[in-house]
Parts: sequence; C-alpha cells; structure tokens
Amino acid sequence: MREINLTDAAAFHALSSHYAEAKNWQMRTLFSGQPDRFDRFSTEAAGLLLDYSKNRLNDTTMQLLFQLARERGLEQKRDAMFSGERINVTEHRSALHTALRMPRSATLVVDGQDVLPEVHAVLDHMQAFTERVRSGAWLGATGRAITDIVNIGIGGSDLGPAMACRALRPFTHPRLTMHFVSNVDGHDLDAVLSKVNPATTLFIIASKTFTTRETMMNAQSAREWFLSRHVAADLPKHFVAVSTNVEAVREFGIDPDNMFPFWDWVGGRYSIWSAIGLPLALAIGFDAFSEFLGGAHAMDQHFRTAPLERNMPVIMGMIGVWYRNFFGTTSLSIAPYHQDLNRFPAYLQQLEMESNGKRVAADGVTLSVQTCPVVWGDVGTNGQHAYFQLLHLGTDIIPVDFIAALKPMHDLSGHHTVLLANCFAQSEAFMRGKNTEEVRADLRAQHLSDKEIEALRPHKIFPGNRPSNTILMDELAPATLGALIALYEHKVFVQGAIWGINSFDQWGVELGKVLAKNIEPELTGTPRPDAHDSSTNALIARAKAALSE
Ligand code: G6Q
Repeated sequence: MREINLTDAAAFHALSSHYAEAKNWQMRTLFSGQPDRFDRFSTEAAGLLLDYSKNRLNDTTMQLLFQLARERGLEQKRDAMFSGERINVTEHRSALHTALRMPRSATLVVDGQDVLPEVHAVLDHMQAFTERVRSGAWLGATGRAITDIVNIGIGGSDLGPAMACRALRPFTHPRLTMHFVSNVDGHDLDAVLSKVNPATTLFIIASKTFTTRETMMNAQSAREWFLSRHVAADLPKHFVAVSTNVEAVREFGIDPDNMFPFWDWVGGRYSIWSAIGLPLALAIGFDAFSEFLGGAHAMDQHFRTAPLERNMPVIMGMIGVWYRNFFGTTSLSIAPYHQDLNRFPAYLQQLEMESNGKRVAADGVTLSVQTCPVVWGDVGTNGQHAYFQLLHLGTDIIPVDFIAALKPMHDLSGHHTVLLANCFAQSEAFMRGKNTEEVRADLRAQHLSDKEIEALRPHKIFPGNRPSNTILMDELAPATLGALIALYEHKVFVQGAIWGINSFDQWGVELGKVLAKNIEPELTGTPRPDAHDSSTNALIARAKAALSE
C-alpha cells in the first residue's frame, strides 16, 4: 500500500502552523524563560550525551515531531529493519548491518536461517588472522613480520576503515602503520608504494563486488609492484581479500583461505562492522574491535527499545527534519573537536548523502519535500579560523553538530582545556549572538568615537539564534566510536523513514561505475565524436594529445 505523502500527515500540518510561530523565537529568550532547558533537551545513551537544547524548539515542537515520526510508522519501519525484512526494495535485500554487531548468543532468523553463526565464523577467522599478524607469527616472503598494512578499496570499502583507524590511532599496534589507497589516480598508490617495503607489507584488497574499476586497477598495480620484487609463490603471504565474490578473488590469485567474506545484506557504507573492518581489527586488536562492535550494539539496543521521547537517533533525525523541511536549511556542518575524527565528516558525507540523497520515494513516486542536506565539515578549532565566519555571519542558517571527548588520549598539558573551551564557546556564540547594545558597549570600552562605533556596528553584530547539537563522550575509544557511528546510521534511517526513502540503495553511484568505461577506450584508441557533446569531445581530444606526447 502506498504511504500517504509526508505533507498530508496531520502532524506535518500541525508543524507547519507551529513553525509560523517558532520561526520568530529567539533561543536566548527560550533559555532565560526555561532554566531547566538543558535537562529537558538532553539525553544519554551508550556512553554518549546529546545536548540538543541549543535548537529552535520547545516541548510542543518535540511532541509534534514525535507525533510525525509515529504517523510515518517509524517504529514499525525500525522493527522491520532489525528483523531482516527486505527493506532495500530496489535491490530486494535486507539491511542487516545491526546483525554484524549482535553477540554470539543472539539469534536472527532471516529467510529461515539464523545469520549469526556465519557472522561469528567470519569474526573468528578475523580474530585468528589479526592475532597472527599482530604477534608477528604471520611472516612475509623473507621471514619478517608485517610492518605496513595497505587497504585498497573505495567508497564504503575505504571510508569506514580509514576513518576508524584514524580515530583510534592511539590504540594502534606500535609495529603497524596503516595506509589507505582508494583513488584510481596513480598518485595515491604511488605515494604509498614509495614508503613501504614489499617484504613486510600486507595488502588487503577490499571490494564487495571485486569488480570496481578503481580498486581492481590499484590491486593489479600493487600485485605487479610486488611481483617485480618477489615471486608468485610469495603472494599469499602479502595479499588477502575482503569480498562477497569468491570466484573473482580466486582469479586474482588470492588464496580463498585468506579471503574474508561478507554478505549482500551489508551495504558498502554500512560495512565497517563486517570483514571490511579488517584493517581496524588489525590496527587495534580483536578485543578492541569487539568493544567497537559492542558500542554500536548498545546504540542499536537503545534505538530499538527507548521511547521516541528519549531516543537519541530519533531526536537527532527529527530535529534535522524540522530544519530541512520547515526552516528550509540546505546543509549540515559536522564539527568534531577532536583531531583524530578528521575523517569523520567525509565518512558522514557518504553515510548521509548516499543514503538519503534521493528525490523519489521507495515506491518510485517523486517526493514533494526536500530530503538530505549537504553534509560537510572539518575539525575544530581549524574550522573556526576558516569558514565559521559564514556560519556566524553569513546569510544562511546552517545547523552544526559539535562532537567532543571530555578526556584526551595524550599527556600534553593545557591543550584539551583550550580545545573544549573553544567548542563550548562556539555553540554558545551561535545560540546567543551579539546584539547591538553588546557591540556598542564593547566598542565604547575600546574608546572608539561614536562615529567609528556606528560605522563598525553592523559588521560586528552576530544575529545568533543559530542552532547546534553537542555530542559528548568520555573519551574517543573503540566503544564510544562504535556508538557514535551507529547513532548517525540510525539518525539517517529515521530521516529516510520520515521522507519515505529507501536509504539503502545507491543508483547514483552505479552510473559513474558505467560511464567512464565508455570514454576510457577513446583516450587510447579511436574517439567517437558522435557519442558525445562538443565539450566532452574537446576534452577527450586534449587528453588524447597529451597522453600520446
Ligand atoms: C556504498 C556504495 C559504494 C561502494 C563502492 C565500492 O554504500 O555502494 O561506496 O562501497 O563503490 O564498491 P565495492 O566494495 O564493490 O568495490
């Protein structure tokens, strides 16, 4: 049965009327009128605290947003995902990344079969392998232990492990250096190969399909590089694969015993929890990897069982809907105040934009509302010295997610206090702004003339009333990172459910995989001017000339 349009939902109408009033609220006034605002609008789960009090909302807003979630069948849709229903309707698949972090004692029967034994068999294989590599028992061609691990993969087979290995850098085995090659641009692979020794390097070829052009080309080049220094019989000691495609892995020359499988019900951008997480397990060890899965599982349990009113992913998702569909915001900025989360904004870009960057509903009907905003960002404090100007004083309202850990993983004195002070000061400044009187008082204190004060005043007023969430954790450790990623996964799910989207396909990515294949032969062979426009033809001609010089 077709879902009713989002805009026809009773709660959507109620929210539209409510917005007419809410758009004029000032958060300063909301805070002064409600001393317990933080207590009312904050929640904790799985080691994370979400403070959502610095948003343009009150109790009625939240009640209406929860009502909308119920009207859109969020709870039923959530239960359908967890129970393995084929909610990815265009690919006829379940979306069961949550099964990957379920404990061994659990059962999850899908199509008459419990998927948990298979999941844990692969985890056991990963554990045995990671322990051999980390202990030094796994030896390379010349009998030496592995020192460098190169993951070759792209998109979902790169962003998760690259982000998580970076985030958990302080937990990395001291002998191991992690490298990630994703781009088909040879500069990427070249930069890594120039640093590593083939005798002590392990390549992980990570590709769900094992057909992705970029990954296959990088893998072949890495193989050739290795074979120019060692013999083919040494390959199995230096190449392992993570894939769903056993045949292609075997054909590449990788021993199927050194292949770590996963399943078609694991989407690329949701695959860090599967064998795609092998680089992370190698870096931090299997016990810590299990804690990472445990943190995500704790967030799953919270999402499944907590009432909507205290449910962190639901709250974050619905606040995002409030801004996107009523305030008309177009982007969301991610501001981790943690250097080791510097790849997190890029990771979320894929998670959010590939999942919900869609203009048709799951049933194929064109949507009448805006969907996923542009997600972008960089670590604080760096962003403050660059684009925060626009966030404070630009013409657009851009909600910000601040993310910080209360304790650092280093011993340098003073740094963490300054970091946290900046994080909290920014969210306060976005909320409060700086009004005319405050600007005047400031400038008077600097002994400026009235004329100078009036000339400078408009430039120095901060409108404020700019929304943000703050997510705090005790420290950035395997369990909290797992919970943080799962929080965003479920937030994306919530928004997809409200908009009526299938968040688990990615046809926009598939097109790119096909198109380049048409042009590639023209760059080395005969151009086909009839096949393209004048711009594309001219670009091909330029490149062809340069490549043949
Ligand atoms: C993720 C996407 C996409 C995919 C890559 C790599 O959800 O499907 O980013 O992960 O295109 O695909 P392979 O793992 O098949 O090489």
